[in-house]
Order: sequence, then structure tokens, then C-alpha cells
Amino acid sequence: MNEQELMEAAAAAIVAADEEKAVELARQALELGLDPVKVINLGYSEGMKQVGDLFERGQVFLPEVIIASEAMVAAVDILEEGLPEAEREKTAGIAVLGTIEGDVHDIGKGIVATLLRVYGFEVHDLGRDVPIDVFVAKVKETGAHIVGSSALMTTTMVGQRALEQKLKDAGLRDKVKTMVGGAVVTQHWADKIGADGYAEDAQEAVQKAIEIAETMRG
Ligand code: B1M
Repeated sequence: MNEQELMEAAAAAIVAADEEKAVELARQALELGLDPVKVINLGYSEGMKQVGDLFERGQVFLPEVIIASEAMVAAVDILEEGLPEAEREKTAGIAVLGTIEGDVHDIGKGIVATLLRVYGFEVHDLGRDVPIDVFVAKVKETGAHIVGSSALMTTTMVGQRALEQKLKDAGLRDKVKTMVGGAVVTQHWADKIGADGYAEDAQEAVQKAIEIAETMRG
């Protein structure tokens, strides 16, 4: 099986909500020496997108989406074993991350957290459905350079704007940079709410975070 075939099979395994196959393909990808991040982005995530489209069209239902996402999590767990060891010296910067209040989608945010750790960030992952005040309190407590929020729904992305405001209210907005992401979020939205960074996928999120952290060190 070549790289392209594996990507397609990985996407198909997610659409079929076939955890066993998804895991087997993740192991195969590592054996073939493929880039785990590329396999996640172009294989498994592509499958999740297709599941989302089928769900929107009423062709699959919530229980199937749940099983598909469990298959994705299991495959990502395997692929993460193929990532280089997280840098022991957490010198790249401090990042607070979470999925915004009212939103339980946390697979993508988890991948972003893992990659940031791999690239030497000290990451405080607050989990999902995180109240805005909890983000603000964690930024204050840790002296974070970056606070990143993930939103997957049009109803929850407004929380990212609320976060900008609450950071201002707490007098922290000039001390911390903000990053936003998640399926419904765009560069346009980031600009509109005054976020400092936006990334479409986890790899881009790391690049942006590194750039942002560098500007903060001066
Ligand atoms: Co739901 N869901 N879901 N769901 N779900 C979506 C988001 C939806 C688009 C599906 C659809 O209708 N097409 C839709 C939202 C519609 C909208 O608002 N526009 C939707 C809905 C409606 C819902 C419910 C309301 C359904 C219901 O109950 N009737 C409900 C919400 C409950 C709630 O949150 N309050 C719900 C529930 C669920 C499950 C629990 C079943 C499950 C989530 C499991 C979990 O996360 N633990 C689920 C899933 C799996 C999806 C889809 C199918 C896939 C999401 C995913 O994991 N993608 C999704 C469809 C879609 O996204 N097209 C959908 C893979 C993941 C790797 O990608 O998270 O985008 P993503 O992360 C990427 C990038 O976005 C980026 O990097 C990641 C890796 O490359 N990124 C960042 C993410 N965060 C970042 C942060 C950054 C930078 C980059 O900086 C800080």
C-alpha cells in the first residue's frame, strides 16, 4: 500500500466507523515511516469531515458520529507514538488551550496540544466546554504567552470573542497573545474579533505559535 492509498483507506475506515481497521492502518503508517501529522490531517481528519457532511445531510446519526470519533481517537493515539519525544526543556513558551464553553468537540484541540508539546511548549490543556473565566484565570496563574481556543460550532465560536473581551477586562490582553481554530473558524473571524493568530490545522497552529512566542521574546 502506498502513501496515497493508505490516506484514502484511513479516511474510509473513519467513515465506516471501523476502529479495528483505523488502528491497523495507523500501525501500518508508522511501519512505512510516513509522517504521522500528515496521515492525521490528510487521512483520518478527511474521514471525519466526510462523516460531518453525511451527518449534516441526515445520512448518518449521532451514535455513528460518536463511534467514528472513537475510531479517530484510537488511531491518533497510535500515530502520536510516532511523533518525536516532546522536548524536555519547555523553552518554546507557555500555552493555555481549551475548547470553548458549550462545545464538547475536543479531538482537534487535543492534536494541537500534543504537537505544541512536541515542539517544546509548556501546555496547560483545560479540556472541553471550558468557561471563559477559567481560561482567564489560567492565563493569570501561568503567565502564559499564548491562549488558544478551539470552536467547532457557529453557536460557540462567539465565546472566542467573549474571551478577547474578558482578557481585556482582566488587564491581560497586552500580556498574552490569542490564537483561534476549529472547523468553523476562519482567518476572517480571527481578524474580526481581534485574535492574534488563526490556524487551519495542527501543523499550522504550531508554526503560528512559534512565530507568536518569538515576537513576545522580542
Ligand atoms: Co459534532 N458537529 N456535534 N460531534 N461534529 C460538527 C462540528 C458539525 C460541523 C457537523 C455537521 O453538522 N456538519 C456540527 C456543527 C455545525 C455548526 O455549528 N456549523 C456539529 C454538531 C451540530 C454537533 C451537535 C450539536 C449534534 C447534536 O447533538 N445534535 C453536538 C454538539 C454538542 C456540544 O458540543 N455541545 C455534536 C457532538 C459531536 C460528537 C460528541 C458526537 C463528536 C465529538 C467527539 C469529540 O470531539 N470528542 C462530534 C464530531 C466528531 C463532529 C465532526 C463530525 C468532526 C469533528 C472532528 O473531530 N474533526 C464535525 C464535522 C466537521 O468538523 N466537519 C462535527 C476532526 C478534527 C481533527 O478536526 O476539530 O476541526 P478539528 O481540528 C483541526 C483544525 O480545525 C485545527 O487543527 C485540528 C487538527 O488539524 N484546530 C485548531 C482545532 N482547534 C484548533 C485550535 C487552534 C488552531 C487550530 O488554535 C488554538
